[in-house]
Formats: sequence, C-alpha cells, structure tokens
Amino acid sequence: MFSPVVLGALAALLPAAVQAIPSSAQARAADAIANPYTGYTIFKNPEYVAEVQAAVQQISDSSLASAAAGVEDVPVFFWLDQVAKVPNLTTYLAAADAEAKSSGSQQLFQIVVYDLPDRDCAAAASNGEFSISDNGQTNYENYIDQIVASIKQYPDVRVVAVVEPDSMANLVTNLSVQKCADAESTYKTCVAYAIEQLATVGVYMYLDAGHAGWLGWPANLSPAAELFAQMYSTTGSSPYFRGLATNVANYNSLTTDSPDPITSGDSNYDELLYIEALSPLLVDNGFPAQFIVEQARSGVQNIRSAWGDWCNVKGAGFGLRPSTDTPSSLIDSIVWVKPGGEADGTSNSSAARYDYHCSLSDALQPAPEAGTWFQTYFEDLVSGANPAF
Ligand code: RCB
Repeated sequence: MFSPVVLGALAALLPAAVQAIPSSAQARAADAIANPYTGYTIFKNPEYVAEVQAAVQQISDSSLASAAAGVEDVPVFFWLDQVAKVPNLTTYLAAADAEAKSSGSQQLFQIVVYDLPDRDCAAAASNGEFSISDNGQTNYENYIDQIVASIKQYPDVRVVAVVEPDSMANLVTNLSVQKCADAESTYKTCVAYAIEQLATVGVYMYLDAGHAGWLGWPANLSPAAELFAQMYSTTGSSPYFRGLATNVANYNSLTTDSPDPITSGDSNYDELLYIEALSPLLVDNGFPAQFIVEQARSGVQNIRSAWGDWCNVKGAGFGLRPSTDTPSSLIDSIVWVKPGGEADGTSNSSAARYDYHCSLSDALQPAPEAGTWFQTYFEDLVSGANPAF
C-alpha cells in the first residue's frame, strides 16, 4: 500500500478531472482509471434469481430444468425502469454490502438507468412512466436524486450503470420521428444530469451506444462519436463516465467468422468490429471510451429476417457468459444486461404499448408486455444456449 505522502504525490500527477472527484468518491479515485470489474465479485440481481427459480419450477423436462437452473448463477443487470423500484435498489445494495462483509470479497452491483421522459421515442413497446409535457424533466431529476441517495448509503459497494438504452442512438438516427425530435434537448439534459450526479457517488457508467446494426453503419459512426464525445465533455470528462455499452437487449455476436446475411452491406457486422471502428473516432473527439458488450441473447445467429428486428426474436439462445476475458483491451467486460426471459414487448395489437416489431414473422408469439416474464421464450433461450448450460 502507498503512504498518504506517496498518494498525495501521485494525485498531483493525475489529470484535473480525477482530482476533482467529490469527497464521497475520493477513496476510490485512484481506481477510477482502471477496469471497474477487476477485483470485484458481481452481486446477483435478486429479482432475476427469483424469476429464474420460479421458471425452473414450471419446467417438467428434467434435463431442461437442470440446464435452466444454471442461468441463476449468471449476473444480470437490475433495470431501474420506474422510480418505484429505487427502494429495491437500496435493499439489494444492503444485501451486497452484507455479503462483502461476511465473505471478505468486494461486491459490485449492476444497474440500468432507464426512465427518461418520452422514453423509447422511435418505438412503442417500452414507453415509460414520464412524459416531457407533464413535468418529465423534474420527475427524472427526482428519480436520479433518489438513486444517488440510495447508493450514497453503501460506499463500499461498487456500482456499474448502463445509462439510458436507446436514447443517444435514437438522437443519431431517428430525429425524423417527431417524438424523438421533440425529446432531443430533454434527453441530452437529463442524461447529462444522470452522469454528473451518479459520478458524485462513484458510479462507473457506460452510456448506451446501440449496436453494430444501428450506429455501426458507416454513415452513423461519425455523428454517433460526436454526440458521445459531446456528452463526455459537457459532463466534465469524469473518469467515472468510463465509456459505452453496446448490443443492450440485442442479439449480435461479439465476433464471427461468418457474418449473418442480414448484416450485408455493413462492414461492421459484429460488435467487436463496431467497437474498433467507433473507438478511434471517439478518441479523435476527446473521449477515450472503454466498452462493455451485452451477450445475454447472442448465442444463436442467422435468426432474424432484418437487422432492425429486435422484439422477442425466435430461435435466440443465451450467449457468452459475463467475463473480463475479452477479445480486445477496449472491452472491459462481456455482460448480460437484458434479463433473458423477460419480454421485449407484447404482440397484442390492441395494447397501448403495442409495437409492430413484436408481430413480425421472426418474433415469438403470443408475447406478453415488455418486462414481464415470457416462459416459453426463456425455455427457448435455455435450449439454444451457446455455450450450453
Ligand atoms: C431499436 O430499434 C435499427 O437500426 C440503418 O440504416 C441503414 N445500407 C428499438 O427502437 C436498429 O437495428 C439505420 O440508420 C443505412 O447501406 C428499441 O425499442 C434497431 O435495433 C439504423 O437506425 C444504410 O444498406 C430496442 O430496444 C433499432 C437501423 C444501409 C432496440 O432497437 C432501430 O434502428 C438500421 O438501418 C442500410 C434494441 O436494439 C431504431 O430505429 C437497421 O438495419 C440501413
């Protein structure tokens, strides 16, 4: 261990942004330039564990049931998709803190910050609880403040967050959709608020960056890099804003030798190629981003009719397990963000949040509301798991 004097001398060498870390996070400041996953055990999201346990009980085939039970051991992010879930976060952080104290191994908890007003502006299935026209920005700031207050109570539990899936990607490609154009400035203000506030309690953040088949198209790369770098600089270039998350809730492979036919025309046909293409553009714009990559449902490829299909895709299987053993130094970890088995959206065309993608021929039907348990889909993910459970 370094003495305080040596630490002080080291601190003088750190960039101003690192030195500017607020007091509650100071103890961990020296770690902020390293992979946040290194040296930590991921505390499993108790809600997903409970969902999987209940699902296993419903499976009569004993070999499928025992394979399904293996899913319980995989750490999956906790989605804070409503402000009412923040008290659960506090409960889980308390449990993680207790686990760290009893086991002696440092614990890390993974969350998704996902409650922007007019959320999911180009689709319907995941519309959220806040709207811009009805106090949305204030409600969102209150939501963030509650998360910050919760995390502040457990300074020894490290928190990693995926920030606002789809939000920035929609601002890159969907400003022709009125709801997205109307939300542009609010999204930026709210996401900046989230990043600045979560940095004060030492949360390591990865802003969502869509996937290879969205922002990885060559024409989308530069505008995406500029937007991400703008978010980085306007929020103070904090070391806690570690980088970007890709493939969240999507199905792309991390690497492949045989590109899926739907990727035809995009030289960035897998997530690693997308990251390697985006990274230098980010660096040119002043954002030395690191990445995490979702692989929860990427075990089976060549199952989609079009790359833009994202809802309950039939034939999907659980994919690579979370690991810091990754194919690139740009990638901090392979992660499971989407709780596989929870639906992406309902196929009921009369539901308020119906999105036509959920009735396409490559979508499993009938499907329940987004976020609710979809037992047959879960069982298919287990059957198709690659690697197998
Ligand atoms: C979201 O949907 C799709 O990407 C690109 O244009 C092309 N070419 C849902 O809304 C994503 O794949 C578009 O620029 C350009 O040369 C969320 O609810 C799809 O994933 C690009 O914008 C050139 O041949 C859901 O949570 C995304 C488009 C050429 C999320 O997905 C959708 O955009 C892409 O085509 C061809 C989960 O990931 C949003 O509009 C489609 O291939 C295409």
